[in-house]
Amino acid sequence: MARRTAASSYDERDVRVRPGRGSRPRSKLRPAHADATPALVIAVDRGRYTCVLDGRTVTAMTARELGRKAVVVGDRVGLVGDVSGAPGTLARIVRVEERTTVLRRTADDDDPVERVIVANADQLMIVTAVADPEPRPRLIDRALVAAFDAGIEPLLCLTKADLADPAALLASYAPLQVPAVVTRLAPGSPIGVGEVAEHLRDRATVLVGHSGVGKSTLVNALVPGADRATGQVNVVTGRGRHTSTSAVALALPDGGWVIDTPGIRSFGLAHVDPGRLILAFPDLAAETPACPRGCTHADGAPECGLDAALAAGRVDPARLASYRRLLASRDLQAGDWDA
Ligand SMILES: Nc1nc2c(ncn2[C@@H]2O[C@H](COP(=O)(O)OP(=O)(O)O)[C@@H](O)[C@H]2O)c(=O)[nH]1
Ligand SMILES: [Mg+2]
Ligand SMILES: [Zn+2]
Repeated sequence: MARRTAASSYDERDVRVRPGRGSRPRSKLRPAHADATPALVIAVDRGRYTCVLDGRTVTAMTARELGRKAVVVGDRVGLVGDVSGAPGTLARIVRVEERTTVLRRTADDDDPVERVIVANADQLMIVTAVADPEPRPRLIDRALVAAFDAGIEPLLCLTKADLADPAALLASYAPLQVPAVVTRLAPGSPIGVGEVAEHLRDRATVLVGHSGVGKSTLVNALVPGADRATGQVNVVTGRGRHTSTSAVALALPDGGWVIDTPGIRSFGLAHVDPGRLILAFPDLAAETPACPRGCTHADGAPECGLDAALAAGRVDPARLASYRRLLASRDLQAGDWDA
């Protein structure tokens, strides 16, 4: 992770890379714990971590040597102590494995508080209803940027297809070539659940979306016994109630995890580097070596190679326009799924 805070400066990796940093002796920072049992964190609640290993659930707390490093849902950890999972037992997390991806609640680099809420996700499912509530393309765009920037593959899920035709919304995202599925989970004849399950199989997928779009209904259809509360819409404001802000990972019957995240209500994108975002668009990135140094590739950027490629017919105009729309969404007001 790029950001270093006081809280994370006792991270073991720092010690390895920068010997001499900090005053604590190495032996205390790097205890043996060769016997630590690998486990996956699936829920966090008030300093108690629910972990799974060998199909059983173990409750753990963090060991002192982790310092104030946050442990989040999706983290791969090492446990010591009582890992039986028997009622009343408490194991200790002594190690957090390096994360492949991080998803942050916001991404303000000068924010001193650890905002990572999900680690190691490989897919972000952006759930949007075609109606009730109305789609919010700006928030979809921002979620896409967050996913591309984090190296997490996006998946669009358009729900409530019984209420309106999803065609226009699908068409507006087609140039980005983001996979999309359409669902209809109104009582009667559900459609789309099998297709969503295929996309989620054997992957760790984070769900985001506005309250009321049908996330919990979908999770209940995907995970037998999940029993997520649905339909909690506040009749006065039209907003969903937020009873919980912590993420929880639920095991999918065909393998993989779906991570419900009431905590993600917006994405801070101030940190997003256009030079990195374009890597998610290899066909466009191939046209940028000729760009002036520091080119933003934005609409109107002087001598941008993408404009030359457009003029020469080497890039699809709709795709370039969509990419630039995403790029511009970085600069829009952060917004909120529930604003
Ligand atoms: N018409 C229709 N209603 C749906 C569909 N899926 C969910 N709903 C309803 O939408 C409301 C909000 O769903 P919920 O799963 O709680 O949304 P969440 O806030 O995103 O978790 C509930 O009343 C659901 O019954 C759908 O496909 N069609
Ligand atoms: Mg819900
Ligand atoms: Zn450029």
